[in-house]
Amino acid sequence: MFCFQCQETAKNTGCTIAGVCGKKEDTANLQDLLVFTLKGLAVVADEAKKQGKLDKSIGLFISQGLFATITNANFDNARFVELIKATIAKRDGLKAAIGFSSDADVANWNGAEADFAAKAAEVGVLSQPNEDVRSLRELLIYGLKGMAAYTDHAAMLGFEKSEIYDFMVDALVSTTQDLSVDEMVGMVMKCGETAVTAMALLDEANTTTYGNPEITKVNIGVGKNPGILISGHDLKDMEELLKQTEGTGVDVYTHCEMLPANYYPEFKKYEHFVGNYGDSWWHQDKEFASFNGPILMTTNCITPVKEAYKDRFYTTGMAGWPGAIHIADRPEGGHKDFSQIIEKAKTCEPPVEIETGEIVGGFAHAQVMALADKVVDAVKSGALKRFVVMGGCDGRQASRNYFTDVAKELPDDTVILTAGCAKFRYNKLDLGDIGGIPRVLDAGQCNDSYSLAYIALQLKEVFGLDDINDLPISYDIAWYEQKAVIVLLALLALGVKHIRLGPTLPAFLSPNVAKVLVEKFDIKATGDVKEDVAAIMAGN
Ligand code: FS2
Ligand code: SF4
Repeated sequence: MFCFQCQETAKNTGCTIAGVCGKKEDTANLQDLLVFTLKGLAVVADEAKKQGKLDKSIGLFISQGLFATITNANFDNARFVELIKATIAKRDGLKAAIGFSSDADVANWNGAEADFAAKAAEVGVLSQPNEDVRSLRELLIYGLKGMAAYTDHAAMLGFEKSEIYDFMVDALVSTTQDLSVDEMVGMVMKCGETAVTAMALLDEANTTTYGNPEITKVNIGVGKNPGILISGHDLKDMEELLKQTEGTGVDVYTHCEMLPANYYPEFKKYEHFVGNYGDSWWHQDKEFASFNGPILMTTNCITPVKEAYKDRFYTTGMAGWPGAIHIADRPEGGHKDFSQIIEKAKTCEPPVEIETGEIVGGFAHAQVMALADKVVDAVKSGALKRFVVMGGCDGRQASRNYFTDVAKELPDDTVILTAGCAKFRYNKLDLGDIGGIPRVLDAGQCNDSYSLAYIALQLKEVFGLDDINDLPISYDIAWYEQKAVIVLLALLALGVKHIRLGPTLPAFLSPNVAKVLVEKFDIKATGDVKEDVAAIMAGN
């Protein structure tokens, strides 16, 4: 196996024996083969597109296949075998339907399950010998994986756009072609542009369906009833779980990236929605044990499931864990059936309280713009000198204390804008407020980084600036998996420069590709806390 798609990759070069994330070699190989077959499907889909015969179901299928290969989403080999077979069947079905033939292996390969591992070894990341081509192709694929996750969430709420699916097809096809470096860089940039469209679509889907997030105090203690803990990013699952648990005597709590569900008006109305339990994803081994009730993972991030809770660990959507009960997709026009989780919860003890109090969030774009006058006055009076965007991911490495230390070190006249699970590094610190504006404004999940970009663009207008980089905003981004890659590409597409990225730069950037990003966008690695804060305050 060779995988270097996430920030925790072994020695910051690549996982070769087993994943630091817990992914085993056979799973990694199946994921590589799935990506290869999805490229083949894209080659045929591209021709169907030219003939005006491509329907959205293929785009959604490609999105879901890519989504399944995101870090910490799915560890279940059986699921990947099923997805590979389904991809080949779709590819060949579409070929027959449009009368397409090709000599390319990617468009024709078929094999028995016993051949999968051998084929995977031929088509993995290292099959491309040129490190710059490999780097640019993988950067594009990882961006696509992130985009695919957001596209799937929007589709679950009935929001789809052909232009996003069309780009995914074009991008996958491009990785099978011999393109110049400039053409490959162009495709990566287009990926960022399309990401803005995909994130805007998900924002529209979420806010149209569940209302605009609003300032909310979220309880982090526990109630007296048994509970179900829901994690991941899928809000449709959240809605259906809340509906189905109403009146059953079972409470609902969020974990990690589901915390922002607490901010939506449509979810706040449920009295049995108690609050959030615990911290970011990598604390789950202890927190899932002490929660006592069933856990529903709607997406990543899953860590290897422990004995203490494996009999109450459930997955749904593109998430998976071998041996865990997987809740089936909703039938057309229907809903998922969470009844077995609810019945299980009734047999469980209530959660053990691990902390008490409240955290404040709900500062997505509509809420922040509702406070715009206050914000603008604070900037004009000098009470608020700088915004620091610190969104992204959390992770296990001790070096991520950097982000806690930066939050503590930033002067009192700064406001942190955050989104994603990175916030758990500082959202329970008491950093105070500036004239009633909290110093940590949490917009929501990692996909709600769209809100942070939207706020920046609105502020640019309010202050009459020509360039987004002239705003008093700095970017100090924590990354871990591929959704952070697509958020980064979206920010670059919006013209944001001087981003700090940490705790390490991606291993999949070859020295030459990293050089291009540094020269074009002044991307830099996070460094010493005090020096970085001083540079941020100086606008560098
Ligand atoms: Fe966090 Fe994991 Fe959101 Fe990532 S829970 S690192 O999936 O997408 O952020
Ligand atoms: Fe390693 Fe990350 Fe790949 Fe897991 S996802 S195998 S930790 S690089």
